[in-house]
Amino acid sequence: MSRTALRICPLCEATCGLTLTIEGTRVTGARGDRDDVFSRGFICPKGASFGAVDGDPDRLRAPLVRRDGELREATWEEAFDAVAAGIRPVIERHGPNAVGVVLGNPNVHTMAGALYPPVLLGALGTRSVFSASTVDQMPKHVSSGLLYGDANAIPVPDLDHTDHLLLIGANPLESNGSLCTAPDFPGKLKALKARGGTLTVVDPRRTRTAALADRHIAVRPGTDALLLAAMAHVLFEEDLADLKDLAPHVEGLAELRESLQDFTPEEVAAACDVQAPLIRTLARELAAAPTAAVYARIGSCTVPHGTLASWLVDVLNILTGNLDRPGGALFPQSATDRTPRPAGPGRGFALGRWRSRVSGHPEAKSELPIAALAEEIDTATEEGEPIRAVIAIAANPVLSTPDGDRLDKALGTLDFMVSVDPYLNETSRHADVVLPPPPPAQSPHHDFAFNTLAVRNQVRYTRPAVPLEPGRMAETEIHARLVLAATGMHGTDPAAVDAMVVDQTLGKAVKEPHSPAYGRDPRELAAQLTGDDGPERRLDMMLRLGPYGDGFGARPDGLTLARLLAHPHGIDLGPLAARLPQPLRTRSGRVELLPGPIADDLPRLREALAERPAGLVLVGRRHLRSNNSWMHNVPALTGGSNRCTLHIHPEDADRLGVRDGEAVRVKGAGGEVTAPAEVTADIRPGVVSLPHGWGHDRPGTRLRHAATDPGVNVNQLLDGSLLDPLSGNAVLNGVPVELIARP
Ligand SMILES: Nc1nc2c(c(=O)[nH]1)N[C@H]1C(S)=C(S)[C@@H](COP(=O)(O)OP(=O)(O)OC[C@H]3O[C@@H](n4cnc5c(=O)[nH]c(N)nc54)[C@H](O)[C@@H]3O)O[C@H]1N2
Ligand SMILES: Nc1nc2c(c(=O)[nH]1)N[C@H]1C(S)=C(S)[C@@H](COP(=O)(O)OP(=O)(O)OC[C@H]3O[C@@H](n4cnc5c(=O)[nH]c(N)nc54)[C@H](O)[C@@H]3O)O[C@H]1N2
Ligand code: SF4
Ligand SMILES: [Mo]
Repeated sequence: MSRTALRICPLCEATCGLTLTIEGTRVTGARGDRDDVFSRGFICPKGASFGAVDGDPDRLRAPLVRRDGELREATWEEAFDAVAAGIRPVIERHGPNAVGVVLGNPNVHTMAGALYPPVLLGALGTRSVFSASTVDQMPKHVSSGLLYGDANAIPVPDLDHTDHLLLIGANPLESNGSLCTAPDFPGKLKALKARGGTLTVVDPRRTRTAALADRHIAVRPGTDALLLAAMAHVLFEEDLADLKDLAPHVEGLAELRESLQDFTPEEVAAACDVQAPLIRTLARELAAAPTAAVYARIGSCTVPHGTLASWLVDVLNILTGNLDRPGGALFPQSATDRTPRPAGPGRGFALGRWRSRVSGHPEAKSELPIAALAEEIDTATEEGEPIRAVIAIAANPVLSTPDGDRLDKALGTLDFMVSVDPYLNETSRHADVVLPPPPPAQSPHHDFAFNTLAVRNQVRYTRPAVPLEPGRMAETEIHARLVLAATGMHGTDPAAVDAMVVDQTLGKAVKEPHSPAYGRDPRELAAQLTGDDGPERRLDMMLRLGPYGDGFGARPDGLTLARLLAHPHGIDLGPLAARLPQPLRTRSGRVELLPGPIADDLPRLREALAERPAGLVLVGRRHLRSNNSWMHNVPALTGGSNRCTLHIHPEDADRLGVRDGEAVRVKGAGGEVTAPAEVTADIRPGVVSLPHGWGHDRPGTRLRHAATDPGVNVNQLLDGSLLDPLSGNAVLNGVPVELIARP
């Protein structure tokens, strides 16, 4: 007997609604949920393989605890005993900074990852916090923090309504979109063209997205900030800047104009390898379009001027009056956002409130650069203690961050390490305790993060599609117990963690005049919360206090968990709408166009005007049937074109004697790898490309399928020394490499 159940797909940022077919407790099929209010039936090959991802036989079923040097299956009680016994002494002897917390990407794809890490970090009080954000979007957070006073206020292109999309360093036909949650991104690009709109793609590779574009600009890697600065320059020079309704909310226009004086199209053309007249055309088209949005992702962030490029994206949207208007780039309003405060000056955004111990990197958003994790473990200084214990949650930095070999060694020297991870992989193999979460079908789902980045306001929640298998523990409970074990409260009922958060949140809300809970009794409000467990009660609380919430009765037709449960395909909350000035939290209460740290970084960009790469540079790429480091163990998602090959242009291949299919050695500052060459005209000359997340050949892992075709770790080519200085983001794209064809 089979049945169906709904489940929001957690495998990428598009958050498609799936209808799973379930036999017994096994997921045997997945199709798009046509009634999903947001995704309307869209599904991609990864979602269609949900059953295979969920049922991977290599997923750990029980906790592992290291005894006599070997990881062995243990009970949950033994595992949490070991966590408490491993972490507490480190904190007591060496202080909280000796515990490093490493948060990986899947935390934004689980409810547990949204609800508990903030509690863990608050309770530990460590400054040794690292996440995938600093190999990803930290530049965008920093630019938003500086422009708007809120690092999480990230404008999203209005894909469904724009007339003109300038898409930079993103390949949504493979990635399905990022910092822009849009099920069927490819369909939305086609619809844009069908309604007469234009798509311009800036990418050193001729990607599938670029192939769809009206215009593809094969920019030289790492030079987008120059290109965008020149476009902004043209808007000023040709009197095309028109802020429209934004004008009263923006300050610093004259200073911005002044600061971009040097960046003429003619000056940047050689560095970008884009002709000056074309740069002028791009600027004019952007200004002339009825509505337009500039949108940029990984290729613009993981580069030396990532923060400047991210800032310039918003600058262009602002100068053309396209920020915060339909068809442009808008701030979503999610159902679990905090109760909107009245507009007005805020506390602003501070950078560099402390620095990393070894290299003195400034913190950004309370995080240190993950590229500096290894040195924070393996290097002693007089400033303080190195990291001696690591809590890694959904993170595989040995593959996903620069110089995996050094980090691999460093992790091996720790006093204690715990991984919350379903796999025994390149990183978790170093753990003393591995706490495996259940597969996604056994977990509830709500997109706390991605709903704040979605192209349409909507809210959905799915309960576990399959009950927890015997011996399994919900990931939310794993996180709650981890908080307790790490903070000296081992043995306490994990429900206490949720109860504490509820108390604190409601206790604050009743004191905020703008809250619907203002002046009420927090215990009375807590008693109204519904839900089967702590995480559900917390979701209920957030919904009820949120912008669409029932305000605990203040708005009887508003959102509650009960109401959401009554709408299993989700609730549509309407298209993105103008919100300024409400989201602004700058000290001025306005958009601060030329923030100090940005102005101070512009001289470095000016220096880049003269830079020309001497040899080949490396960029990354993604494949639709892959996802970072953890999906190579699913046979249905590997093979075919999803391989770890080096893309190289025919001219470069000829010159260097590289032949298609033959192994080629690639050398970088951090090491050397050997991969088969794939000669293709879909990459510009002077640039080669390797995908990331491969290199599954380390001993002590349990990824049996991945090990049959391990690929190589592209991040071994990096030594971790190249960072965007403002955000601490690692430079992963546009890095110099040398090729040696096999003799
Ligand atoms: N060269 C290069 N390097 C890159 C990038 C690039 O473009 N080029 N991209 C960077 C980017 S954007 C990112 S986000 C990072 C990602 O890097 P990481 O954050 O390290 O991410 P992943 O490989 O996605 O997965 C990390 C771990 O999460 C585990 N996991 C999977 N599902 C779950 C779950 O439900 N719960 C828990 N607890 N764990 C789970 C996996 O087994 C894996 O060990 O890589 C970065 N590295
Ligand atoms: N299938 C699949 N989907 C994914 C992931 C995955 O691994 N696989 N990862 C998920 C994650 S964690 C993220 S963060 C998102 C990322 O989502 P995207 O940003 O769309 O990611 P990519 O497909 O890597 O596209 C980045 C593009 O930037 C180009 N590029 C490189 N350097 C430069 C440069 O200097 N300038 C310009 N203009 N372009 C450059 C590359 O050639 C590449 O085509 O994808 C998410 N979705
Ligand atoms: S596009 Fe992303 S969310 Fe949608 S089915 Fe594919 S992997 Fe899942
Ligand atoms: Mo990412």
